[in-house]
Amino acid sequence: MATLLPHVNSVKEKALQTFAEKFGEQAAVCVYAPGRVNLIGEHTDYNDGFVLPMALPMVTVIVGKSHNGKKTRILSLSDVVGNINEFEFEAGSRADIKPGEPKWANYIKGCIANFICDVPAFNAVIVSTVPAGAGLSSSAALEVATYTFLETLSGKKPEKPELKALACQKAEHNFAGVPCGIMDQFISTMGKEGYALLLDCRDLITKQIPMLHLNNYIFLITNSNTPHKLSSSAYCERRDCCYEAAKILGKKSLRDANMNDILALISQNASESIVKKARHVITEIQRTLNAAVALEKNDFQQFGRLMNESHDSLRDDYEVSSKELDSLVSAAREVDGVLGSRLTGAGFGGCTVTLLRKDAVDKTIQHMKAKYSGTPTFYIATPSGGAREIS
Ligand code: NG1
Ligand code: MG
Repeated sequence: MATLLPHVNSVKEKALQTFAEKFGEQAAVCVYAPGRVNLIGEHTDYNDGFVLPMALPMVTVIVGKSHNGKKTRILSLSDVVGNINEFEFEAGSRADIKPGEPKWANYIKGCIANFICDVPAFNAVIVSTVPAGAGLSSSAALEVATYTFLETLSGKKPEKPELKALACQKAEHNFAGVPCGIMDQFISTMGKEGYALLLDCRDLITKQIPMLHLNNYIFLITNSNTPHKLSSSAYCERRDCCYEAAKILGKKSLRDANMNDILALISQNASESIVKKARHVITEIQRTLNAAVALEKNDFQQFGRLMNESHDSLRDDYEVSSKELDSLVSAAREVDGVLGSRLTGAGFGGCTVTLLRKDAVDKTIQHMKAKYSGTPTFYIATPSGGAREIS
């Protein structure tokens, strides 16, 4: 059976109750932001390419209230925060905020520092159902939830939602130290119930792709429960390889490259690794565009094939899969009714996403469990809405 996710209202209730117990009053502001699953378009966002994620029913909820004191105090009930689940710091000018310990607080501090105005001191409680380190974007959910909280608290919003996503990405770069692309913060901000989001990461143009006609099909997320470590050098190494490839080709980014440029790289004696990384990005950008067209036409067979090709390219060319992810993907593909399966997120661990017939879900889960050496967790991915205030 797939794990049932608690409804956002029950997550909210837990946060409100904890807030009342901890701070001795009722919270006045209540917001959430979702995690996401990327259906296709992996390691393309920082190459100015296309991505096709959808927002998940997994959410990060923040409740709180401003006060006249000097200190902002935050309590997180997330199980990843470790021993220090509370922290406080001097509210004041946002220019004075610096990253530090505990690490999880840096996402919040980064959003406050990159907000459009200074905010008063506040108390807050955070509760999340987005698993951390799973490639489902728990970090963006925390950033976008924080930013949404600050918007509600201050009554001020940036002119366009794009600016909100960009401010959250900046928080991740400068406060969490992860040079991520723009995909996660965008989908957590702009997700729409019943739709996936095709995002052009070069000019930030978006197109909502309806997923209302999935009918007999469904996306299944499988958590390998082998966490990925992103700030680890692997992500940055891949990124540098791509920038190097673009530089050799004299292009602004690999978005501007095509398959002929692979030959150009070879003839200019680029290393095998650079050639392979570039090949993944170039083919993945095209696959993502093709997948969006397939989804619009309800051609799920084609969508599934592209998912398979994406995984194989991530495994063989981009070299970001792991034996756990490969084994989950192979097991899924063995089941009749599965159209496609791939790793999702940065790789090196985390989750896979599988497109399959609804009536094949139980037997697919059974088969994957039987074939996998670890203990996987399964979630049904329904396309959900982006961040918002909850009354
Ligand atoms: P995950 O693994 O879901 O955190 C990371 C990046 C994305 C994107 C994907 C690969 C972060 C926070 N996010 O996602 O921007 O580059 O890898 O497609 O690092
Ligand atoms: Mg992350």
